[in-house]
Amino acid sequence: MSAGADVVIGPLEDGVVVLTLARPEARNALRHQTMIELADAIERLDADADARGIIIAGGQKAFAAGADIAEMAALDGPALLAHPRTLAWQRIWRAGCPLIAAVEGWALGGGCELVLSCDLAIAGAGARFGQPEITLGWMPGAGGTQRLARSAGKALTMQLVLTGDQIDAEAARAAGIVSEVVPSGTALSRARTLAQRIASHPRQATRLAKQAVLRAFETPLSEGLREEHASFRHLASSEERAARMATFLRG
Ligand code: DAK
Repeated sequence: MSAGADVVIGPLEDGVVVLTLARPEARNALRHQTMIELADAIERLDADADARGIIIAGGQKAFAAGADIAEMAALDGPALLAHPRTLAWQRIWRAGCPLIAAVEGWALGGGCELVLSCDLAIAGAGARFGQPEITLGWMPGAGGTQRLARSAGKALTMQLVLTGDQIDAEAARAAGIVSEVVPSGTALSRARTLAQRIASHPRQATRLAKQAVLRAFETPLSEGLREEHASFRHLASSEERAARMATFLRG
């Protein structure tokens, strides 16, 4: 296990690595260093053929309470344009490896956007989600208006973004922010089970399937269907598919 100052990188086990945000005293507020460590770790694991699933977890009180407000207060618009933390978000979004969020406690602002940046998310029953940036005279800037609207729909997204209010884990599940709510304290264990299941499947198929689903949020249906079929045909010629089907047929 290796430890950065803000992100603890767990061992690779059954194809899965857990990245734990480890600044509980600041409710895992995402400072520049946190974002850069997170992006560095994800980029490195994404290039590792043995890493098939990356879990992002926080602590019991907070997954992440958003960007570090003290650091943010010092950054104006021009400073944010090509800031390493702006680039860190883009680096995380480029990952081909499935990202799974295990959420306990608060996932606010950038913390909620980090959950939305993951491919699936599991919440402990006590988790709380919100985009409180408006209360600071700001607004979501890491996909909170776009990804949230695509999963939760316009009405709830407007309510969260314009009021800054929070919702609980069950409401987050109903809104499609998380796929499952589990008893408090067990989100990581459930995320690990799902990640190991994902990791047991062939890497290329997993990555192409993830990419295809994400394209649904960016393309017209006809284009998405065309791309899906291209990946589907590509996998039809893969050795991994041939081997898996042969194994199945042998019984
Ligand atoms: N930033 C800095 N410090 C924070 C923090 C934050 N977001 N959240 C908590 N802390 C610190 C508190 O200041 C306190 O520090 P000490 O006083 O002990 O030194 C410590 O963590 C414990 O906090 P509390 O005493 O408040 O703890 P509670 O358990 O009572 O409350 C809370 C927890 C999470 C409900 C509360 O701390 C809270 O409301 N925090 C602020 C949440 C918030 O407004 N978040 C939105 C931040 S703005 C970007 C993309 C996205 C963003 C930025 C850039 N780019 C693409 C570049 C995102 C922006 C945001 O997220």
